[in-house]
Amino acid sequence: MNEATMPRPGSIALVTGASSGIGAATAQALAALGCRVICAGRRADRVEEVAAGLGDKGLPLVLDVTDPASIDGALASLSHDWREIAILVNNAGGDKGGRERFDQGDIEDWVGTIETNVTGLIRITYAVISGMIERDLGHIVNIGSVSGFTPYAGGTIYAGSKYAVHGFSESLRKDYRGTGIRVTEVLPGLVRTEFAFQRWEGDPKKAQKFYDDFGECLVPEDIANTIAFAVSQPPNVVISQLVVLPNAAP
Ligand code: NDP
Ligand code: 8X3
Repeated sequence: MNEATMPRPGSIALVTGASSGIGAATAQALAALGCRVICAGRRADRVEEVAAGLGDKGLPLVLDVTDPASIDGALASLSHDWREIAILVNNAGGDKGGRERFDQGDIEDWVGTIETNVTGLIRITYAVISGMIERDLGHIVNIGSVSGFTPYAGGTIYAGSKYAVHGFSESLRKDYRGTGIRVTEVLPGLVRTEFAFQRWEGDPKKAQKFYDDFGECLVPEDIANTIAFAVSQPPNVVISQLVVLPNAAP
């Protein structure tokens, strides 16, 4: 395995969902390791702000993981010196309209969650992995969830999406085992981010209560540190899965 799979000054990372929460913290953590980080998301102002915070190590990239044309256009817009992506963090995700009994949710929300959390993740991976194969060099980090192995009422679609991420990640790791491409899945428990505010868009009090009722949650930096740890392992090691929980989690 190629030594260069570990982040080095100037290694290029692409973080999806870098405009908020875990993704924004991960962009910072990877930049602290010396990476140049492409910060991707739909909200231009937010990805620009996060990328600007990284100085010349940050590059904003507006893209929607559910839109193939947006992915292709955004990746094609990268200048030559930003194209050789060594680390891909598939973090973009959500649960709009979630935590509802299956028949009581909106079918468009359900489909949107699958298109974002599963299809979008697969599309980005497919678009980026060909360059990794050519260079025999790459690390793909997929953000799963404890919901990817613990189903719950109201979680048909979100938990289903993270089960898919779980199966995809471990199978992908096996597809490329022994090559220069490593695959890691990070499975967080509850992290205090904008996630619940997106889920209950229009009802911020409900989102706030969700986090407050849980008690001490993880913070985005906890997951970012975990990702930095996983991508910093020597070439003979692959961290296949890491479950990260708040200390007080049941
Ligand atoms: P946030 O809501 O804070 O961040 C979600 C990010 O995903 C945003 O940057 C958003 O950017 C981006 N995103 C959503 N849809 C799209 C899209 N179609 N195209 C591009 N980007 C998109 O939540 P978190 O930081 O908490 O979530 C990050 C990941 O962590 C998700 O995959 C989530 O499932 C997972 N996770 C979260 C947990 C938690 O408790 N918070 C626990 C376990 C896993 P924009 O709107 O600008 O496009
Ligand atoms: C889990 C997110 O808010 O459903 O990935 O606990 S939440």
